[in-house]
Amino acid sequence: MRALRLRFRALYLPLAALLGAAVAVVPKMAAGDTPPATASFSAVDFAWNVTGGTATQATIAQGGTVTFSYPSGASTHNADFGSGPQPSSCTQTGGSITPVPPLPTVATGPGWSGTCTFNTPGTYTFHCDHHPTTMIATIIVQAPVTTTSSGTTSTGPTTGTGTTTGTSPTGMTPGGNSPPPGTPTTNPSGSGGSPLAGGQSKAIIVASTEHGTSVRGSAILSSAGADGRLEVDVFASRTALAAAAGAGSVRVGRLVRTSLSVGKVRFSVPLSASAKRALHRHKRLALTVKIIVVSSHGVRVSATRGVLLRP
Ligand SMILES: [Cu+2]
Repeated sequence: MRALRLRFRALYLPLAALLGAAVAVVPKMAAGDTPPATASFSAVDFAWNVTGGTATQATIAQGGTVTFSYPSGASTHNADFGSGPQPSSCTQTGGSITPVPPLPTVATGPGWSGTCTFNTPGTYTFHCDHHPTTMIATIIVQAPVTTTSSGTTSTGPTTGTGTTTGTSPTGMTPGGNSPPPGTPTTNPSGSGGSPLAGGQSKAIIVASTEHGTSVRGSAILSSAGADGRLEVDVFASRTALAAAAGAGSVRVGRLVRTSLSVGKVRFSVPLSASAKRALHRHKRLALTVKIIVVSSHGVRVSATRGVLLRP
């Protein structure tokens, strides 16, 4: 069984890796280009933007840092990485210091700032706890692009010798470090294929109108998604629920499945009692569905869909 799975991986990984790149919309980067080591996001009322613009995605190099802040406004915001991949570490540098992440611990009024470090390549999605459906942004952490298949890391044209000094000269001759024939080349992101079979627009299916008191859909998993995790969160606005006063939205359903198998995974998320009451009262309920699929290697793909539910 294990041998079979390995063979599957070997067959499909290159394809999955390609598709993964399409899903994550990784900016095209030629070999040798290195993304910046830092990025900065600012909370505005009501979005998470790359500071100085309206972009909601930034790419940094592995080991880089991202600064988060809420300089001014009239609401409360924070940066929460939810159940997905977490930064390696975070430090709050402004405002009244709280345990982080989330940064700050809870959505907080203007004046706070902080920094997180990302040592693991991948796609990191974060949101504001107060505005989980509108304030969502993404950080892509890229591994260095290396061009060698041997144990010696050389990122550019290097002469066979002299890349390191003071070490034994054995094995430094070109080819001397080559792995034995047949040894698979280990790419740092080689296990980083998308857990979805194809782009999320096709691999994640949620009808825009549904009937009943559950939100249903499906996700088609690639071989990289085997043993992965699926999370579906359903949100409704406070207004639609006629719940306690206040802006933002409330989670009205949640489903988590682990140990996924390759192929189509169906899900059905029942609504909370308050959402069911609102649905029956208004004969309709507008919902936001956030679907997150994480491979066993930590590669995460998320999608947000709107669903109009009728009883
Ligand atoms: Cu917010």
